[in-house]
Amino acid sequence: MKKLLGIFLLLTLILGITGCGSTDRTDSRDSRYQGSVAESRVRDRKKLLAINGDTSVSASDEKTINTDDKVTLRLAEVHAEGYPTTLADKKFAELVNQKTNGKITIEVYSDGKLGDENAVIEGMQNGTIDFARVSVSPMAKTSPNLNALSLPYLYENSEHMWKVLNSDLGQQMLESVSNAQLVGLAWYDGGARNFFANKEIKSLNDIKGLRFRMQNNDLMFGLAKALGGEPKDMPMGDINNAIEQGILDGAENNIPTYESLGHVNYAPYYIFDSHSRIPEILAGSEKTFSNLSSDDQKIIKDCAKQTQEFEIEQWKKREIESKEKVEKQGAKFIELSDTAMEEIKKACEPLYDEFGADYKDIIQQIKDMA
Ligand code: BDP
Repeated sequence: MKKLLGIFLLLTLILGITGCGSTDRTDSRDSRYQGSVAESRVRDRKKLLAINGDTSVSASDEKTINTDDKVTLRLAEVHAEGYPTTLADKKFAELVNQKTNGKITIEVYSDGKLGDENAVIEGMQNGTIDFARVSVSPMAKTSPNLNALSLPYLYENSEHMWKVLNSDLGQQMLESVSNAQLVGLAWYDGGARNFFANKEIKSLNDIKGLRFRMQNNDLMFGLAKALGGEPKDMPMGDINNAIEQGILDGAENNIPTYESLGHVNYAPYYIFDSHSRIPEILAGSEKTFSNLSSDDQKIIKDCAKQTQEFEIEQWKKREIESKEKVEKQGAKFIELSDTAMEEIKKACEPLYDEFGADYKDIIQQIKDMA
C-alpha cells in the first residue's frame, strides 16, 4: 500500500515537474523559487522522499521553501569603520533591511574580520560569505577582463573613470563577474593610487631597486617591475611592520588608505604619480542569490546601485580630510616634475601589450569616453 502510494505520488510529481498539461512551466533559475506552485512541488518532493525512506532533501530546497523567512547575510569589508566603502556597505545593509521590511538583515564585518580579499572572494564563490566589497585588483584574478579597467594611466581623471563605470560598458563589466559565480552589484570609488616610501622619490630612477608591497595581481606586480621596483606580496595590514623590519621600502595606495593604516609613520614620502585608478566593487555570492526570490534579488541590486553616489560623496570628503590629517602627521608630499611624470608614464606603456592585448576593444572604448 505504502509502495502504491509512493508510485502514485511519484507520477503526480513527474507530471507536475515537467509541466505536462499545464502552462506554468517554471524552468528558469529565478522562477524556480517563486510562488506557491514551485513551493508545493518542493513540499511534494519532500513527502515522496520521506515515504520512500529518503530524507536527503537538499539544503537549497530547504532554504527556498519559505520566501517569507527572515534571513541574516554577511558582508565582508577589509577597511575600518568610518572608511568611505564601509559607510557605503552599511548604507546598503540599511536600505535592504528597509525595503524588505526587516526580512533581510545584512551584517557588515569590517577590518578584514572575515579574511583578506582573496579569501572573501573564494568565500562568496562557495557561498560561505554572502557579499563583499573588494578592489577590482584581487577580483581580476577570477575575472581577468577587469584588468582592462585598472591599467595604469587609463583615465584622464575621476570624472572619466565614472563616465566609464556608469556606461553600458561599465555595466557589462560589472555583470561579467558572473563568470566567477559572483553577482556584480555596484562600483565604488577608490581614488588614485600613488607610491609612498621611506626614501625620497623624485624620478623614475629613484624607484629603481625599491621593494614595494603591491596588490596580489599580475598587473600590479608588472607595474612595479616596469618601473624598476621589486614587487612584494603581503596583506596591506603587514606593510608597516615590513618597512620597520627593513624588508620593504614602501607600497602604493590612495590617500585615505595611507592615512587609515598609519603608513605615514613608516613611509612619509608620498608621491603624486597617480599611476592607477582601480575601482572598488560591491559583489554578492551567486549561491546566496539563487536562494532568494527574484523580488528580493531585485531589491538587493537596486539598493546596491543607490549607494554608489553616497560612496562617491563620502570618498571626496575623506580624500580631503585624509590629506590634511597626514600632512599634520608629517607626510612629505612630492609633486613630480613633468619630465619625471613622462618617464614614469612611458615606462608603463608596455603593460598595455602585456595585460591589455585581449581587451584592445574595451580599452579603446574607455579612451574614447575621455
Ligand atoms: C585599497 C582597497 C582595498 C585593497 C587595498 C590593498 O580599497 O580593497 O585591496 O587597497 O592595497 O585601496 O590591498
